[in-house]
Amino acid sequence: MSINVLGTSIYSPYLTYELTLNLKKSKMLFSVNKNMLIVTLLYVMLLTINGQTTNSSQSDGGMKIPLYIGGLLPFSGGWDGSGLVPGIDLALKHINAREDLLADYDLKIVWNDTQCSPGLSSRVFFDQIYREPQKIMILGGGCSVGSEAIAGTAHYWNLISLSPTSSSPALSNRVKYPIFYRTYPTEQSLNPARVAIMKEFGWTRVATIHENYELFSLTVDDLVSELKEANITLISSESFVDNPKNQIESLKKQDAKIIVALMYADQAQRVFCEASKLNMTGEGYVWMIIGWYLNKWWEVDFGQLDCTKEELTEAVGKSNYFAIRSQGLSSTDEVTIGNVTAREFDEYVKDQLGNNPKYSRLTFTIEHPFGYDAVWAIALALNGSIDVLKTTAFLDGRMRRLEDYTYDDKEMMMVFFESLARVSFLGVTGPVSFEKGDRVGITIIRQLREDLLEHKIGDFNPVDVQDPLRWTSDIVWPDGKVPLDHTPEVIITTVILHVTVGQTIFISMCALAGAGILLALGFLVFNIKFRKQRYVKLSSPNLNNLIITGGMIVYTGIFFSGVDTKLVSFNFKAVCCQLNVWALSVGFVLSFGSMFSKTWRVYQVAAFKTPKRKVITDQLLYKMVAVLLLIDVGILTAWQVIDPMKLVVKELYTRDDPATPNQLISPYIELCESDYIIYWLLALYIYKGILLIFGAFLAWETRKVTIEALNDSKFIGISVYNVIILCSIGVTVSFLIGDDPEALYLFLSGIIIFCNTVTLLVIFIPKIISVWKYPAGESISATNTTKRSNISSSATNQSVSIDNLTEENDVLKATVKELTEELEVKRQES
Ligand code: ABU
Repeated sequence: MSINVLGTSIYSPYLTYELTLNLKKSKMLFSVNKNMLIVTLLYVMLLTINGQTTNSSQSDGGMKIPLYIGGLLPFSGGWDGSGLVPGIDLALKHINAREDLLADYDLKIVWNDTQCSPGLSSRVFFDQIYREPQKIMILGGGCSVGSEAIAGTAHYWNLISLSPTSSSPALSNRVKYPIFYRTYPTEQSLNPARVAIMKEFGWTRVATIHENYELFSLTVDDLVSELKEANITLISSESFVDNPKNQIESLKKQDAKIIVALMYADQAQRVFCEASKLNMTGEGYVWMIIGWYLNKWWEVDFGQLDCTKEELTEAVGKSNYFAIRSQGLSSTDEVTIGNVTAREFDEYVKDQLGNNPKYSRLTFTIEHPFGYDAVWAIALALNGSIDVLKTTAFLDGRMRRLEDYTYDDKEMMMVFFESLARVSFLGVTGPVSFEKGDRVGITIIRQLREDLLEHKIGDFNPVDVQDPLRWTSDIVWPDGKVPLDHTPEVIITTVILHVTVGQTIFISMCALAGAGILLALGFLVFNIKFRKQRYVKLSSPNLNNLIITGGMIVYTGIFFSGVDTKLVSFNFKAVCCQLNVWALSVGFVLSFGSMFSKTWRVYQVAAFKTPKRKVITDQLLYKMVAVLLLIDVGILTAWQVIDPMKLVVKELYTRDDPATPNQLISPYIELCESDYIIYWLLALYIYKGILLIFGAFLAWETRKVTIEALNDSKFIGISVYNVIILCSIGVTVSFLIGDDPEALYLFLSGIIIFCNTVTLLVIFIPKIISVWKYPAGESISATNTTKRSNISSSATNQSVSIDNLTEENDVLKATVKELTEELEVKRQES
């Protein structure tokens, strides 16, 4: 096996390690056997430990002369080009193995890390030229910002720089960068693809945001022209240095939905972080970003960021972005200049990055094939210069060889420069030549999917004039629809809604009130039928009739308060407003006034025990009730005359219609109102309050009257208690649910029906039970006898006061008097 030694030196003060690799040539490039690899690695380690650098080695025929290329790539920073190294090493290996190419030379590379920084690129460039060995050409920079710094200076040292990956349109400027070459297409060459995508989806309103570097600003400048030609409106073009917050806010304000974002990966993280805070990374937004970022670029730690790693991953994950870049690896199966196909080369690099410990700290980049081709271009240019150098008449009259090159030798540089211009070969990125200015190749369009991987969905071939844009896979839109380039104009309709009491509720409450009226009628019939029965008679049946009538009137209020203009006319509803107040007020006074007046009679009998007491007849009690009614009617009449109640419409808050998108509901209610309603209500409440207090007083004072038929005190107590508690709750709740007519109606009607019914029941059920038990009325005397004997026995045994007995005596006397009168009447009738 013939042995040819390939030396590749990787050196960087910023990488903290130095590697020198000597690989023996094997006939089959990809069949380096395992043992040999182990021996080689051990050799590498040994040399590394000893800090040795082997710059030249023995060839078959004797010593080869080393030629050094200065390698300046970013191994970190906004774009990491370290993944190019295995391909570059392979290119050197292939070149040095060739006997027809640079036969007397051993091509080597000396590395420095530029960290994608313009300043550091200048610094390491000067390191390269001021340190031994002499460099014959520069391979780099990798980032445009670095290439601009290097190429802008290198020409003063007559040093040609060839960048494998720089895409800034600025680098095409031959005045600023007179001896710069690159194997990479410019970023602006992707603009036709960007515009084609916009046209494809009918987007005519787009915006851009870019980092403030020439690479991006010149690309945007070119894009502006292309957009104009395509009749696409650029609504905003934002640029930033290192904090895109304000620019993202501006895009949001301008309703930008389709956004071309051009920046290095570290700034792309900031852009997506800020955009996510404004909900601009989800549905409805399309981002067209740089396609040459590393895989999972959002996970790279670039330092300070306003989002956590998780937040950024979520923001990017839900974003809808297209990544657009130049095609790197050739898609053909042709054997390239290095006797390897593009696919074989790609597999080799991936394998090396995955399995070769030497490359363990390097990161894969999809652009790695450009490094391989760039080294080949340098080698071919140098090789092509050998013969030219032999035949060129130099000013000093001496001949030149490649190894004679120095930084002062402009003539040699010109030979290399022209030789490079003639280079033309098939590389792993496709045909490579520098004759026609910048390379123009196929553009690859990829889309981020749910699996957080960029999937190729199409390509753009500018050579295919008819149909340059080709979709190779379905595009996945988050909600299945192509996003719009603007927020859709929404026509909002407003529906006026009359909020009223539901029919079911109204009918139910009216039915309950109707049942209450029937119950009251039943009590009325009972009261009339058994008015002569002693128990009923003693309870003042005529006044009981008034109580029942009052109760029935109160029930009618349920209808008046619930009826609305869907059922009756507006005017009738206005009348119902009045009727409701009248019904409740008059019904209450009639009912409770009667109840209290007859209790007042009991109170008179019980409280004033003089023998010559005035007899209180029903007539007198009627008059009392009439007076109470008159006061009530007076207040109501004054209200109606001075400040009549009207039906007014009150508009409520407009709200979204949950059932219909883009529809608002503007609800209104109808209210019974008068200008000074609060004062009128206050007058009625005070009046009724006094009445209730009076009733409560009478109930308390008559609580010891032992004749059940006479004594309604505990029933009055229950009724008063009910009314006070429930009315207080009712008034409070009315304020809270005043704008919900149905709830208010349900609640207030419930309270009224309950109070009214309880009042009727507690007053009449004991009477019915008594009549049912003692139809002839003997119960009174029986009960009283029993009670009296009980009281007597109590008096004996427990010293019950004489007052009690006196009171009972008085009551019984009054009863005797009434019965006597009744007897007299009967006698006269007969
Ligand atoms: N193609 C990756 C590097 C981009 C640039 O800085 O030009």
